[in-house]
Amino acid sequence: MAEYQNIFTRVQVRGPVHAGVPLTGAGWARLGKPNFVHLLGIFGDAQLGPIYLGATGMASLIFGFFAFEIIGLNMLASVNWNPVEFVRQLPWLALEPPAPQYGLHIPPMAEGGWWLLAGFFLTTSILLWWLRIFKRARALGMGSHTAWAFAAAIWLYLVLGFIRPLLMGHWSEAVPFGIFPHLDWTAAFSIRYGNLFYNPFHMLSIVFLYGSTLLFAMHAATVLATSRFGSEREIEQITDRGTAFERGGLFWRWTMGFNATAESIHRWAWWFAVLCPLCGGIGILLTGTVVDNWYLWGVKHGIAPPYPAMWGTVIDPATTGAGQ
Ligand code: 07D
Ligand code: 07D
Repeated sequence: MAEYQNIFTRVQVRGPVHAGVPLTGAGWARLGKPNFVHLLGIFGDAQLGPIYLGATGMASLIFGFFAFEIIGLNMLASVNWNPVEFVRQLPWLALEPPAPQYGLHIPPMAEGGWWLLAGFFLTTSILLWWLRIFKRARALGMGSHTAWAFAAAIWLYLVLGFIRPLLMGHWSEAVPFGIFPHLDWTAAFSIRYGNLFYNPFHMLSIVFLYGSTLLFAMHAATVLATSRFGSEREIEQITDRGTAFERGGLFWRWTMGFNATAESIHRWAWWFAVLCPLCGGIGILLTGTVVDNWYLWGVKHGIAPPYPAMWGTVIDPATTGAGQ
């Protein structure tokens, strides 16, 4: 079946236009007249709209727009309001957090005040989007699994830009807004704290990151490989014998002795995805607060080799006051 051999599908999912189940409780109306788009049907369901924006969705978009505007206008100001340079240099432009001397105080707008304001708007926007997801799931009688999975990512985001800077007493510890500048921050953070590779929670986070891609590949491949037997109708197949899903399970039992079930594979996937930023957030929270140098921590705990004795005792450069 050629249509299952690339990431697209030739099957157009096109029922009669369907607005969804009736809305219960007082809320907003769904917006947009639904119609069919052939191109969308190649990637997923061909029906576009309607969308439920609601009060939280609307507020989230407005706060997100403010954050985006503040970041964009500050970047534009940094190239003297020159639109050509803005486009040319965009990936390198940044809105940086305040300098260390401001601690947790409110700095002048041009020296980190805009960063603080943009961060506040972005965080509000993200939290409102979380609420929207939670409320939409509840309105549909679903579990809140998507909301809690998103919360795991928000946890890492809050640790990076809010909780850890609070504990360290400096907004300057937080991440700048910017495409390459946030990578420079990531690299500098690792070096400043003695190589993040020796942070066991960075290790765990990587386990779940790599594990997620492996599980995703195994699950997706199994479902696609059995779709000719109807595996995409997995709900009907969870308990039935002789189905595509049972074949998928048998395939894994015969290849590796153990198989997940149609239900449990999604629990595996959910936990791997969630544990990646969850462990990551713990790792970042411990850095600079509990552990100042992960390499030296690794030496102490026998996971990193010490430098040869010819260099004398290795001390953490951060404790010498050098570069202050
Ligand atoms: C594919 C879903 C769609 C999402 C996309 C991202 C923006 C930013 C910029 C307003 C998988 C939308 C991007 C809204 C617009 C401005 C200034 C998700 C998909 C397409 N990073 N990071 C990227 C963010 C951190 C790191 C890319 C955000 C930490 C490394 C993109 C956050 C550290 C690399 C981006 C965040 C870190 C990236 C692609 C928040 C440690 C890359 C992301 C809110 C975790 C890669 C140039 C992607 C790259 C990359 C966004 C945080 C490390 C710009 C929004 C501080 C090493 N990051 N990142 O596809 O190409 O995610 O960078 O915390 O190599 Mg990052
Ligand atoms: C960023 C969660 C927040 C995102 C949210 C989304 C919007 C966009 C708009 C849709 C990603 C908000 C969305 C605003 C809306 C539109 C259009 C999740 C985020 C809420 N590392 N490293 C990790 C590896 C090194 C460093 C995690 C590998 C070096 C730092 C991950 C390697 C140094 C941090 C990981 C490697 C270093 C990390 C991130 C290899 C740099 C972190 C997990 C092979 C020289 C972060 C504990 C994640 C962390 C992190 C992988 C190397 C630094 C597993 C594979 C040694 C500072 N690294 N890393 O889910 O948690 O991110 O660390 O070398 O902070 Mg690392």
